[in-house]
Amino acid sequence: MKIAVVGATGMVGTVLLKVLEERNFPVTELLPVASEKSVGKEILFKEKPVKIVGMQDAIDAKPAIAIFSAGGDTSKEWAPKFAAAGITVVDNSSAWRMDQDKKLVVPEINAKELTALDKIIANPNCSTIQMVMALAPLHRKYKMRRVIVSTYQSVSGTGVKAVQQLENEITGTKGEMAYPYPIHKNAIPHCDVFEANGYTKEEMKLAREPQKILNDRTFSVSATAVRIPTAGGHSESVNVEFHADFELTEVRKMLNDTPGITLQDNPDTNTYPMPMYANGKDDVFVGRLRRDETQPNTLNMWIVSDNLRKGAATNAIQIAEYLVENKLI
Ligand code: 11C
Repeated sequence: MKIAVVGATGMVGTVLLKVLEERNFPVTELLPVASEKSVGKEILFKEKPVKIVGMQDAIDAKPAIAIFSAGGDTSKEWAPKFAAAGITVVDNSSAWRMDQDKKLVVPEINAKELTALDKIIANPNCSTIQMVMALAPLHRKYKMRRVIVSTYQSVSGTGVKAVQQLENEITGTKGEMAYPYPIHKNAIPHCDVFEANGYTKEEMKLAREPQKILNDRTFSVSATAVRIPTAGGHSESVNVEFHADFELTEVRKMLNDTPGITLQDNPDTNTYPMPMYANGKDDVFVGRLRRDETQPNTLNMWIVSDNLRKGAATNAIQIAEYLVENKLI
């Protein structure tokens, strides 16, 4: 299958190529697409050099599928052009996520909604994906009323410039700042831009996207998103109130039995999820499960995942795999 990766030289793009290789996605021809200044340069795919092409050349080559990870503006402009040429786009930006006519997909939860008519499919935000992965099985059984989430997000979510800022601050090197403040030895309660209601865009993604993915507007999510000086994955403290009561043993069993989730939950052995374990892995790690003793039917948990993998590249490729397996492209 001919596949284009738009934004192939970026942080997510690099992981996309790696995950395509690892999962042995049936690529007959790879079309790496990047900005004009990279066109003509080569990247390595399956140990072979492949030339970077421009947008229009990628469309003209008519791949079956294009995975976009080049920012919202590029997606807004180019995804419709790819789709008009009959190419199915899996888009990792925020451009189409809340568009009524586009599906927002975490394959383990709602891939079944996809049809051959879906030409632009949205990949949710990284911090949303890992949270809904853990909440979905519990929501089906106990029905959520309200979620309160605080995130501890890796600098890799911001991009190369932010990873470099942290490196520079650790080594004492002068360089460009991705954040308005130092991130080394700091925690910045500011991910993405502020909206008119005082929340950041990242916080509002956490509030809105789960309702669409779970196709249920009856629960609410209140979020605080914080950037911390880690590079391996995002962590989340999640407090969830259900309509029905639960048994912790049953919650553990349900999470343990959910594909894509690894339970790491044993206080006796100091076993809990951490970015240093999640880094480079495709699963969502869940632990610190405990009943909230201050009110009924309420659970506390800690969720960690590699934001560039399940939070972005892996989820997008799983969508592509579903399309291929179900002959939707
Ligand atoms: C972050 N979640 O960690 C962001 C990165 O909407 O796809 C991904 C932004 C997005 O800052």
